[in-house]
This record gives sequence, C-alpha cells and structure tokens, in this order.
Amino acid sequence: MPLRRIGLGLAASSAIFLAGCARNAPQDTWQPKGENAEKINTLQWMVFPLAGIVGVAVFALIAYILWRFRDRGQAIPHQSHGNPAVEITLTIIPALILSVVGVFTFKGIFELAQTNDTQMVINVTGQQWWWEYDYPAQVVNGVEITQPIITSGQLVIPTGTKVLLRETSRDVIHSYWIPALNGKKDAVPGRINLLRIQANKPGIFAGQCTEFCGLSHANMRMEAVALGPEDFAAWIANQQRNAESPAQATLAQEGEAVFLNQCIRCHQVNGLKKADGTAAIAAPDENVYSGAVPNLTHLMSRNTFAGAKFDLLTADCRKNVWSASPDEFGSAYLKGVTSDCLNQTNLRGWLRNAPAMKPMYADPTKLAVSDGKYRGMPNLGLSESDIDKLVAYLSTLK
Ligand code: HEC
Ligand SMILES: [Cu+2]
Repeated sequence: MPLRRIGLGLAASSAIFLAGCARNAPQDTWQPKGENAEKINTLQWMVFPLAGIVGVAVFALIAYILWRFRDRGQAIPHQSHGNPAVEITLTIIPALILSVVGVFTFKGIFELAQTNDTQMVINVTGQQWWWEYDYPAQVVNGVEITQPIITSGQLVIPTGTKVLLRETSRDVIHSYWIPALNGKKDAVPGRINLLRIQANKPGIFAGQCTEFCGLSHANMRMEAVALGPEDFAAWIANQQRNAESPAQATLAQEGEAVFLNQCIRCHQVNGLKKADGTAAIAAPDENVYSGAVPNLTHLMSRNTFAGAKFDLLTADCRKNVWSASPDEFGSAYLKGVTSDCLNQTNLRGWLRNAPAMKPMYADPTKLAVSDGKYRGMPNLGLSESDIDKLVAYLSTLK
C-alpha cells in the first residue's frame, strides 16, 4: 500500500484547507463586519458543522467498508435486495437534518431580503471592468446630498446605516460581493437587483466581481469604505464640490489643457471649463461600449483606481489606511492621496499605456467581431511631458 503517498496527499490537502483559515484574509466570510454578513455567518456556523459531521461519517464508513470487505478471494456473499427498515431510516434522518437546515435558511433568506427599513440608497453599476456608484439626492442621517454624487471603485458608506444597493450593469452580467458586509448579488443589464449592506465600524472592506465578465474579470475589484457619521458628512461635502481650475502658469494648468484635449471626450470632471469658458461635458457613449467611464472630479479622494485594482497610494501610505484602527481610520482615509503619498509608478504607467496594465479590448480593430467600440481605456500614445502635466493636474482633483 502506498501509505506514504496517501500521507503526502493528506498533508497537502490539509495545508490548502488551513491556508483558507488564515487570519486577516480580506475576503473572509467567517469574519463578518456588518449585520447581514453576521446573519450569513450564523447560518454557516450551523450548516458547516452539521454537513461536516455527516461528511466525515459517510467517508469513514466507506473507508471501513472498502477495507473490511475487500477482495481476499472469498466466495461471493448471499445476494439480497431491499431492506425496508434501513431504507426508511436512511430517508428519515437526512430529511430531518435538511428540514432543520431549511427552516433556518428560509428565515435567513427572508431577513436578508428585507429592504423596508432602508436608510440610504446607492445605485451600483457594473461595467467591463469597474464599478460606478451614484448617490441620488437624499438625506442620510441628517446630512443632505443635494447634488447626485458619481464615483467609482470605492463605495463609501456611513457606519451603522442600512444601505440599499440598487445594482445593474451596462454590458454583461457582473456580481457584487463584499464578503465582510453581505453575500453576493448579480448585476444584470436591464434589471435592478437589490442588496442591502451595513458596516458596524469604520474600515475598508475588499471584494471582487464574482461573475465571469470577460477578459479582465479578475481585475474587476471593489472596496467598501465605512466612515463614522462626522467623517461621512465631510466626505459628502467634499464630493459635492466642483473641481477648481489650477493656478495660472503652473504645470497643473498645462495639464488641464492636455486633459481638455485628450481626456474630456471620455472622462467628466465637474466644473471643468473649455478654453472659451463654457462647461466641458464628457460624452463617452460614442466610443465606449458601456457608455460610461469613471468620473475623475475627486480622483484623489479614492485611493485605488481602475476597478480598485491599482493603488493610488504608495505602499507605506496604503498601509497607514488599511491598518488604521477604527478610531483613526476616518481621518486616515479622508486625507486622500497627498502629493508625498501619490503612487507615481502606477498612475504614470496607466497614462502611458493603460491596456498594458490591465488587459482590455481598448482597440476595436483587435476585436474578433468589431463594433468599433472600446471596452476599457485605450493607449493614447501620450508624450512623457504630457504625462508630467497630467499627473500634476490629476493631483489637484481632491
Ligand atoms: C476612450 C475613452 C477614454 C479616454 C479618451 C480616456 N480614458 Fe481614462 N478611462 C477610460 C475607461 C473606460 C476607464 C476605466 C477602465 C477600467 O477601470 O478598467 C478609464 C480609467 C481611467 C482612470 C482610473 C479612474 C478610476 O477611478 O478608476 C484614470 C485616472 C484615467 N482613466 C485617466 C485618463 C486620462 C488622464 C485621460 C486623458 C489623457 C484618459 N483617461 C482618457 C476611458 C478613457
Ligand atoms: Cu465583472
């Protein structure tokens, strides 16, 4: 008997199993950080041990029978068919177990679907390969959102508040999942699916798209950022500001001019004016399959970009935010991306050649069946001096 091989196999599979139990795994369903995720966790603590005991018992029994009745050249035993007592027992036991699990599961499903006590609404739209969030005008915990807010990548919510996400998609089916806050819900074109989340304490919670959605599916991530009431009010106030033009005769001002030339045809910056003083309005639908690209008005208030895939912060600064205690988290996050914290490598790399950092169908001529539209950000062939100017300009978008 290849006992050694079996031992090795067991060791390898338990190593993989235990790796799944690592503490501080950012997408761990066993570490809920909000009410709905806690409900799911309570349920899995019931189902997992039950299923575990049944699983171990069944496999142990099979192993015993395989060993006990293995072929030793003995005569074929007496053949029989049917045993009502065994059959009835083996039907009743699983039926009982399943109905107990079923009662709690149904209760959980109804509780998770509850939306009538919602305190805030955010529209969440998936597209290849990032998430857009828009906050309709509403009053949240006494703070008024007067102008709709549009942002991307990081979903900012107030703590202790029941937030209703209204999910949809502008291209294919995606799925929104922040394991610390709730289960997953598909974002389907032409439909609005509801998902309720709530975070107990300030912090940042990672997630990723969980419905295969094409080339960069693996690079479609998202983060939920929970802020205490005062910090959330400060965030709202900042998001409602228009961007201001950079000071005269600065590199940033030259960057604004480049932006008006190269970027405004896709990206909106609220408050940006053309050279003739009229409002610059982005109209990405002509080029971009999903008809929308990230709004950059407050780019430096979020600290990741392009589907929360790349850091806008350097590694040290990122650590300060991600490992801040709940008390300090809000002020660490609201600092945004300061000039000493800007991850130049990532941002410059993106402007130099976005599809090289994140695979995208950004060149319609490379599509097998071309509809002449982009999925993702194209390589614009910018010069290094234009990139310098753009980085200076983008840094003013706080
Ligand atoms: C043809 C449309 C198009 C043009 C032109 C364009 N972009 Fe983009 N850009 C996109 C799309 C689409 C994304 C989202 C890509 C993703 O996340 O996968 C994006 C993402 C970005 C992001 C990340 C934003 C975030 O919050 O995730 C930045 C920064 C950016 N672009 C800057 C620029 C700048 C600066 C220019 C001008 C030099 C520019 N883009 C020109 C389509 C465009
Ligand atoms: Cu997706």
